[in-house]
Amino acid sequence: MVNFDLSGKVALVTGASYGIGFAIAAAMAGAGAAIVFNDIRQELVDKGLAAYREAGIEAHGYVCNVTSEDAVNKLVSKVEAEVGVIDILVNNAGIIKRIPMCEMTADQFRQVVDVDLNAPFIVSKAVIPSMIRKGGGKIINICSMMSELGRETVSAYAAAKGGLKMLTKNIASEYGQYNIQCNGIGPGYIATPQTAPLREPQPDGSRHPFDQFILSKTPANRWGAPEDLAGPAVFLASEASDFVNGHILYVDGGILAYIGRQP
Ligand code: NAP
Ligand code: GCO
Repeated sequence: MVNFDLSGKVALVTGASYGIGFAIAAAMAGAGAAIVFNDIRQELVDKGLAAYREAGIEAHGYVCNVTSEDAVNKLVSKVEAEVGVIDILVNNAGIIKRIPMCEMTADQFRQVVDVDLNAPFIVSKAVIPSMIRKGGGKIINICSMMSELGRETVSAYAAAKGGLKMLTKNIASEYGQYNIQCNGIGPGYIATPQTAPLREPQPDGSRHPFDQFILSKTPANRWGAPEDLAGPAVFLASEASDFVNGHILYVDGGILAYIGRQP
């Protein structure tokens, strides 16, 4: 019997007050996991707690900036004391800055890499020792189409997400011997606040050019919804994927397979 059950497991999903992280956490809760999430500001944690409660989920919310190693180590200690050892980590928190590379400052580049690449390193490093002591664990890194492809204005994001793909493979390589599986999910274009600027209707009511572009590049002919990531996330968090390691599972409606619809 294939086991997708997460009962008795503690899942930490970073940056999960809303968006993709929220959908993944809600799906894991539906499979039985206890949900822990963090956000940068208390009011967002409170907003997230209310949203989880509305969905019938009693989540545990903490304020933590995942770019701070000290704050992350304190978060993990607090979670272990108050909820339990983290069995499943989803490195979801992320930012993007859409700026032409030659107009981007080094500080702006660093800010993106700090959240999208350095933070998954920091949080993974904080949870792995307890996973080893417990006999295993699951780490899921939220990668991107930009782990494979570039486009104008997203140089820092693509560099970070490309690095996150390789960090995923390296954690799998280094800690697979301790029954830790580290995999990635590569969402396609998903309708969340992060991509809202790319979908804004034009003044004349027509679709945003980028919106039309993505539809032409997606065989499914639609943007993804955060809920499209739920099943893949539960699969990678469960025993059903115990022999899957270092894999990036693209959930993109077929974008990476498709040359694009002829105009
Ligand atoms: P989103 O709507 O912008 O949400 C990102 C979340 O991360 C927010 O809750 C944000 O909190 C949190 N966060 C940002 N910086 C943080 C930090 N330093 N510490 C703690 N939390 C932090 O993004 P999303 O679309 O749900 O994306 C979630 C993940 O999926 C990201 O890694 C993104 O790169 C990736 N992704 C998104 C898409 C897409 O099309 N949407 C596709 C592929 C991959 P605040 O609200 O406080 O900023
Ligand atoms: C962009 C988008 C993408 C998506 C996602 C695609 O500006 O191209 O924000 O980067 O967020 O990462 O997988």
